[in-house]
Amino acid sequence: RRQKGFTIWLTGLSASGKSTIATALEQHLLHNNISAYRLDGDNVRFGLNKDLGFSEKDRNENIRRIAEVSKLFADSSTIAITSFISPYIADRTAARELHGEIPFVEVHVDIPVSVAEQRDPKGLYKKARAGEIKDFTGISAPYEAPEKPEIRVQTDKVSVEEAVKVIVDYLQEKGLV
Ligand code: GGZ
Repeated sequence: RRQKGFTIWLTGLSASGKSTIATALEQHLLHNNISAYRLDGDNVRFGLNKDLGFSEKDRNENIRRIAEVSKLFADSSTIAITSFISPYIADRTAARELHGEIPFVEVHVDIPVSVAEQRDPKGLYKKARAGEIKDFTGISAPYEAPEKPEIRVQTDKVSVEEAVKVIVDYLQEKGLV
């Protein structure tokens, strides 16, 4: 049967593991001959959204455009996997509503701020604490955790492989793949 397109929307703090999970999930789907495309900061914030920063307004617009693009991919029978902090509930709700009948699977890549701050692979939390980066999510800007995401993965407790399996199992259970 022909693959139906939909969006898998990862949300979570910086250093939560979104990109790692998105990449592993994309690989898993592609290896199974399922068309998938990952949208992340590297291919969106440096191109389409290079005019946007990290103020609340700019993040709203960042997420609005990403929602539109993910919907286009989903429309083209691809699985769009988005990997952005997307800290505001209202923006994620709008992204979901924009999708209409197209399935929208919200995945909370959940990690305590304290653990993300210990990981700090790019030294951004340290800079945020020092006031060198302002409006940093979890430190000086809000992260509004999803109340009822389709899936929650606690990345301080499960491996990347386990997180991918939880997502794939959900997709199979819902008949999406
Ligand atoms: C949060 C920031 C900030 C601020 C730069 N706050 O860990 P990273 O580096 O690679 O991922 C983060 C990325 C967040 O961009 P998003 O487009 O996902 O954010 S949002 O959905 O809120 O629009 C981080 C880096 O950009 N970064 N400044 N102030 N993260």
